Amino acid sequence: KVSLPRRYNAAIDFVDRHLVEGRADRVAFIDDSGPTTYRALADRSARCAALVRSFGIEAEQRVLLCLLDTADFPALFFGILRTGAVAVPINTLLTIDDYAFMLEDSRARLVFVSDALLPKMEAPVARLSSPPRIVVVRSPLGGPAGEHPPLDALLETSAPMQEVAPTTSDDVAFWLYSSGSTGRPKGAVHLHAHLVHTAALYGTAVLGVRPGDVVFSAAKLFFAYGLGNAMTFPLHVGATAILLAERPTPAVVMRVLRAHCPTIFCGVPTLFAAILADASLAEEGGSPRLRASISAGEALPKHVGEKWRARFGSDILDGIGSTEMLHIFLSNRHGDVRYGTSGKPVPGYDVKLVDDADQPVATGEEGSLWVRGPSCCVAYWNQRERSLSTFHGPWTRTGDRYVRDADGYYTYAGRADDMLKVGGIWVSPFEVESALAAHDAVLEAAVVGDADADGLVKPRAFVVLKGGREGSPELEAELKAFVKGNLAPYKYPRWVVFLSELPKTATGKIQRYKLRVARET
Ligand code: 3SK
Repeated sequence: KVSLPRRYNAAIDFVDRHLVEGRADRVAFIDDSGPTTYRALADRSARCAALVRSFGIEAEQRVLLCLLDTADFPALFFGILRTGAVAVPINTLLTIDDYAFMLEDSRARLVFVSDALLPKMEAPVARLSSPPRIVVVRSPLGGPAGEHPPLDALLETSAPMQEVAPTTSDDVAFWLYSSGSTGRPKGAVHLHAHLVHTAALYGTAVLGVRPGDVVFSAAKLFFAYGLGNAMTFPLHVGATAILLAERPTPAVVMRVLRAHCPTIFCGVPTLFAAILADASLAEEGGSPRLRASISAGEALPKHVGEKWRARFGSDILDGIGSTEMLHIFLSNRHGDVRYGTSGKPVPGYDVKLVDDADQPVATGEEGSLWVRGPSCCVAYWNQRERSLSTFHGPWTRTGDRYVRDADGYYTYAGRADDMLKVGGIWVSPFEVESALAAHDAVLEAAVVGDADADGLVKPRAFVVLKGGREGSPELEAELKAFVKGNLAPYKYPRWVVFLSELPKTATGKIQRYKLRVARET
């Protein structure tokens, strides 16, 4: 654990410290508009702080960030922390209803939103009786600012805030929303100290990010995974991160690897598999300077890691983390990669595997994974019951099932609940089922995870139609499009199976285990 002074503000540690230590002219970020030095980052984030204050935002009040990845993300994030207020970065792929919930739950009085995302934010804001102010942040994807002030114009007249809020390392700094199997997302409440714990324990000590590194994370900054990869880990050591506003398709990622030659690449299994499977990219080299890649979000299939190493000449360090723990706590290491496993505990974190009576299981036996470490969130905001069932003293129940072998490596064995990780992002089967049930043709639906050709989990829906209607390929396509249109698009079922009834217990509970083994019938 890193020892911190009681008086501590993460904005000083991650941004201003570099000016004092002589790194002002180094490049902190390269986004679609070009490089931002550490000096420019410090200046812009101090201006953002003054701007936040000018809106009357006080310490501990929440400020929502619905932002594409540009250098304005870190400037705003650390600007907010500098004032003692709380930054709440949110997933840019969600729906108007999701945003309505987050606006109400966080009670944010100020929202910074990228131009391209403004229409999705304006609608839920308009529903509120006391709507927050909106500031529009320019992005390469573009979009009208409407009647809202643009960030660039406001910053021109905003003098940098010189002072820093007198926060402690235990003050709340930011929240990150995480999805649950049922109910609304949970705001995991994180402290100023948590950022530096993950940067030191995983970013520096395990991943080995160092000053000359150029890091590219396909996972965006609003994810806990991307926030560490592309913001706090490079900033902790004075390195450089590449930020990309657009969607990281395989072709886009290969273009970035070629153009910017990163030394570290951070992806998720679906993306690694898609790059390897894309015949049109088969002749493309990656970055000649790449010395490691990392993967998290879901277990990396063994063959994907092996093929990547054979093609690009360096390993993928697979690991597992969580929004609650902020970053990776179990990981493979440089020179000690065992593909098909999540590696061993990151020093500074303890893990244990327990049975249904919360007693430790023997080596080789499957158990529920619990973790403890210094970056664990303090609670879920406003959700006492869900906090009580997840956090037990210093321990957090991850909901993942694992097996530890005699050599100490941990292998993923599934979930204790029904949640699915799809492309590294949580998907609740219940949410997809409700979306399907809202279609006129659907009587009821059940959704489980199924493996695609690479062994990666995707939602499979089993649907009973109303009034004896017949399933058809056209209806299957219509149902997929319907879910895509009503939920975040990555949640749609990749396969739809039509059944005359769902398997149920005598008490009417869906027997998901029967569906998990079922295929097209
Ligand atoms: O899903 C993961 O494995 C993960 C890793 C790092 C940070 C956050 C998450 C959810």
